[in-house]
Amino acid sequence: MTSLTLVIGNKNYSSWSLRPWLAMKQFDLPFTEIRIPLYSPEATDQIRQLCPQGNGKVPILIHESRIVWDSLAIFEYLTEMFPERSWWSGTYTARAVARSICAEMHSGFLALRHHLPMNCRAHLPGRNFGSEVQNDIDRITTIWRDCRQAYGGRDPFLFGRFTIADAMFAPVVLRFRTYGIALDTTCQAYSDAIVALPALQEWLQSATAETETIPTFEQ
Ligand SMILES: N[C@@H](CCC(=O)N[C@@H](CS)C(=O)NCC(=O)O)C(=O)O
Repeated sequence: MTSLTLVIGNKNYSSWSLRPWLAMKQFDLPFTEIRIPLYSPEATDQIRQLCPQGNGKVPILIHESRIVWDSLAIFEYLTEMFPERSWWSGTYTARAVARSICAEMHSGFLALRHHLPMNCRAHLPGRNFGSEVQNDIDRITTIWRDCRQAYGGRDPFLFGRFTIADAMFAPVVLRFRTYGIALDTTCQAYSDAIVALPALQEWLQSATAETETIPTFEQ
């Protein structure tokens, strides 16, 4: 057994933290969790102490003497270190698409991230947002429909069973839920499957129990 530590932010707000946390839970990889409430006076120092060479952000993975920051790098590292887990699924073609949509999620959807921040415990339907956010929503729901149709099969996730791609999109599922974004049947069923995951429920319970609020994400 190896010793893994995952450093995360507030569960209510930290969308990037949720991604590796959910995948590690789903793939049954035990880890110690260090939660740092973000934007608190001590947060930056605490993060820098744990990962001096990083960018001062979470998530951070610590494994033996190695430190990995940035969610995509963490996934790269986990797949290399624990290849016996089925992090990806399907054919080379399916995995090429899965990697592409993960990269797209990682580098894109800035309008959605900015205007609809993750806030798990809130319910804020009816928010006004512009065409850039709507374009992001349309692109994401197209990705979900295409993947479900081409690779979903009988299982409920983007590539059949749960993979890294679902972990990458889980925060979007929660954003759509918070802001009451209307979804078609396929996308709603996919969202419901993500929310029903026991690990996601565990995350939501902890998020609801948190007492810190970050005003920028509450406006
Ligand atoms: N691209 C990075 C993004 C990391 C990121 O922006 N993390 C946020 C929390 S979700 C953070 O640490 N914010 C604290 C800060 O900027 O001071 C990743 O994938 O890990």
